[in-house]
Amino acid sequence: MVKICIVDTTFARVDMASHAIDAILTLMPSAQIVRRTVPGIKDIPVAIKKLMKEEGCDAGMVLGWIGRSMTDKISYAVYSLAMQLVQLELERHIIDVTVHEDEADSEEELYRIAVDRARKHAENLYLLLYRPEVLSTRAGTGRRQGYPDAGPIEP
Ligand code: RDL
Ligand code: RDL
Ligand code: RDL
Repeated sequence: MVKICIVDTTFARVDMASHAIDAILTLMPSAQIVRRTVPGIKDIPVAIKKLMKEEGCDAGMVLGWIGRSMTDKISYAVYSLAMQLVQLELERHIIDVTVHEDEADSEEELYRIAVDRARKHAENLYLLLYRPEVLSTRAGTGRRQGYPDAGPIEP
């Protein structure tokens, strides 16, 4: 039975983890999910590392929301680097689902991006764990999460 650790934030404006968990359980009905919520992205790296070790999770997912200011973007860069270090240290995949608030002007579009990105990355987590060969068949196809696929560039 696969065990997946999830950490999200109260800073986020959409409950992306609920959508991710729904998609994970559709693809992996026997998966065991352990979820924690922290105030913001900078609290995620230590929370997910500790949770993964304590719970013995096979893989993880973190869901973050980045505000519109330069301060927020710098916070993301720091967070993102920390998340790479956590993955290298644990030698486990931790899928990073991030939505930047300046990706769209309207709340409707931001909501759509957030839900689509959370669900598509849940599928990516499933493929990384169980069907890596399917990801290879998709190599170079310009897949996107939150948007329609960009598609391949043909010669
Ligand atoms: O440890 C408490 C806070 O520092 C921490 O929760 C931060 O992640 C909060 N935070 C910022 O301070 C900030 O400037 C966040 C953002 N921007 C942001 O864009 N997204 C967050 N948190 O989730
Ligand atoms: O862990 C799931 C994703 O966070 C991860 O696959 C990222 O590498 C996806 N990604 C971005 O989130 C992004 O903002 C990518 C790019 N930009 C990019 O320019 N090229 C990528 N991935 O390959
Ligand atoms: O070309 C438009 C978008 O693909 C580009 O702006 C990406 O950087 C948007 N994006 C993020 O900002 C992000 O934090 C993406 C992801 N995460 C992601 O996981 N997958 C994407 N885009 O396709």
